[in-house]
Amino acid sequence: MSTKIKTFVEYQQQYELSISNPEAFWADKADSFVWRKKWDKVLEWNFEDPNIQWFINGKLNITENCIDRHLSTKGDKTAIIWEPNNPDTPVRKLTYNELYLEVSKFANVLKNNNVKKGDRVCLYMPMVPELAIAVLACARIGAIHSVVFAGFSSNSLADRIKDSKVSLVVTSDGAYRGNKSMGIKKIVDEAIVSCPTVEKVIVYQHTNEPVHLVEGRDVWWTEEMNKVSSTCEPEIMDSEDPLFILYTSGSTGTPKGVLHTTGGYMVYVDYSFQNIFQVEDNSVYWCTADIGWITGHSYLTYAPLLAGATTIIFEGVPTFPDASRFWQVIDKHNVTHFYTAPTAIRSLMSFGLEPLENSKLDSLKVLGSVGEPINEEAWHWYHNHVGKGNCPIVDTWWQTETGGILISPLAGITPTKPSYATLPLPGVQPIIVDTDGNELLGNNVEGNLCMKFPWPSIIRTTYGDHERCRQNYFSTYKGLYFTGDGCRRDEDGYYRILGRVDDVINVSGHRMGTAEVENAINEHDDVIESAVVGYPHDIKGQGIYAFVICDNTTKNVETLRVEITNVVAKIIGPIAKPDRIQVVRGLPKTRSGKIMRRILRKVAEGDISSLGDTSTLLDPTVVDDIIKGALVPLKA
Ligand code: 7RM
Repeated sequence: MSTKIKTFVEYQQQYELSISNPEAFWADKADSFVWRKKWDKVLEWNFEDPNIQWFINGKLNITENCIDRHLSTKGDKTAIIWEPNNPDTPVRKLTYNELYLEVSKFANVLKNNNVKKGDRVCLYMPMVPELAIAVLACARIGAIHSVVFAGFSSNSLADRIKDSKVSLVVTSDGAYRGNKSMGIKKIVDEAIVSCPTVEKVIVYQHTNEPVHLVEGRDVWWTEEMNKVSSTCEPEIMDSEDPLFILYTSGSTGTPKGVLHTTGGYMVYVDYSFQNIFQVEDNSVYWCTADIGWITGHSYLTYAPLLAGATTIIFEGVPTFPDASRFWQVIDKHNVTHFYTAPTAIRSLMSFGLEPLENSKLDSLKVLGSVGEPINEEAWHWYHNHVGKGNCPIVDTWWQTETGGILISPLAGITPTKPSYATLPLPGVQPIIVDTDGNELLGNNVEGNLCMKFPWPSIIRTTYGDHERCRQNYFSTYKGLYFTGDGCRRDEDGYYRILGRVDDVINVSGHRMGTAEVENAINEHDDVIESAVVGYPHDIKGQGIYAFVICDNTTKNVETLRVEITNVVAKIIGPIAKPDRIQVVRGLPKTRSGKIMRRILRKVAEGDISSLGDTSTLLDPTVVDDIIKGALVPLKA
């Protein structure tokens, strides 16, 4: 396995090396894996098309690297610990040997159900070990997995299934979430009505609630598993064969399917994981993200297994049975590495220190943060009360499109600084540009964050629409990958992510396009038009503020708000419900019809002292009415 950086000086040397000779640098990292055939060339790339290829003509299977190669030394080591929603339900543990058997068997089940290399398989499941097993089984046979977070609505699920022409869906009867249980299979049934490509559905029994199986289409996980053998030779994949698709929101249109490939993704997530988290052989690593998000793909599933570590899959929520759950689980499993989101930390902070009082938390060594900027207050609370002042916090900046963490401290090795993601990993070349694309050199600068050189796990395309990939990430600034984030490089050269500069909002670490939410709101019969912006929210980071124009409706505002909220939950999912809905007479538009979101953002923030010039608006008086009806105390 690749050697870990152990000192700050070594980090600096490795960084220099990775810039002066990227191909030699990454070839060295890739050498530690099992390849069925070595690559001919490390890298070919251009950011114009874009066309990016790593470890060209290398042949491998990522699951052989996640599982098989550990068996001789770590077969009996725990690979996965499953902590159920209800703390009274027994924990499940799978050793690497057991994981090997389960993955091989389910890979054979997929084959028996007609899945072939390159086919798309959609996974719509709660956080049970079978989700990770299904992910790995797809990778074992070269099927492309598309995991859809089980909180998305049937409508969102259908869009994703259709976009990638999925032939098989894996799901469960139901899911538990805190003290609730909900149907999952029925959401799949609703979705599939409009998805003619789906031929098979495999159902894992979890909550035992009654479900309807469609004859000839739907089969039970367990019955299928009883029919197959427990060996499955890994499909030999090209380094650039697709590994998975993961849908993510952007500033325009519907979510796009970010496509990641095999060799580069494997090398980068392993390298970043090992160096950032510094896990050791006896570590117990817990990432609280759902496998439905990129963090759950890269740093709950693939990277910990590549590293031969023990990874926890948690089915529940931070506040069930009460707000001490995370801390209880940390003590219960002696968690050494804990990786969560600022929104969870802020939410738990609001319960005070009492929920922490019965937990020792003395197994902890490293804390991680991901998904959104972590404010200083939350950073210090996390550091002092969870880490007891002894655990470095790795504030890890990355995106679905980057595949792996690009900017982060290395735990215990490089400095930390509250609210800073700090320094780029070796191989990562950030550049800050102004709005015209001029590079801002030196320190103490602020602008838009781009990357000027590819790293092995960079997005390759957006599924079925390469032009959209080019447009979105590679056309704003010529020759650069544009992240969509604003960024400051301080006087010491440390990076601080300032948040999105496009029409993407980040609600509790979940990415959402304002256009996507607007389209959902507009589905309500009485809504004529809407405009959505983000505003600062104490716990969620950003909240969703919707300004809506309604037809001459007789309904009262409260009824409208409830109905609109329900429409959004139905069309996208509960995570996209607006926090505030203001019914307005008009929206601030320019004479060319463009909504001036800047003004709406200011109103939503409660700051009307600097609205800027409103005289160019078609009807400046709408702004006065919006201010009068605003749902927050306004600072003049
Ligand atoms: C991993 C993930 C990506 C967006 C990204 C940022 C924001 C993520 C941090 C962060 C500040 C961080 N993928 N973001 N991590 N902002 N500090 N450490 O979240 O595709 O879902 O979202 O999230 O705006 O562009 S994501």
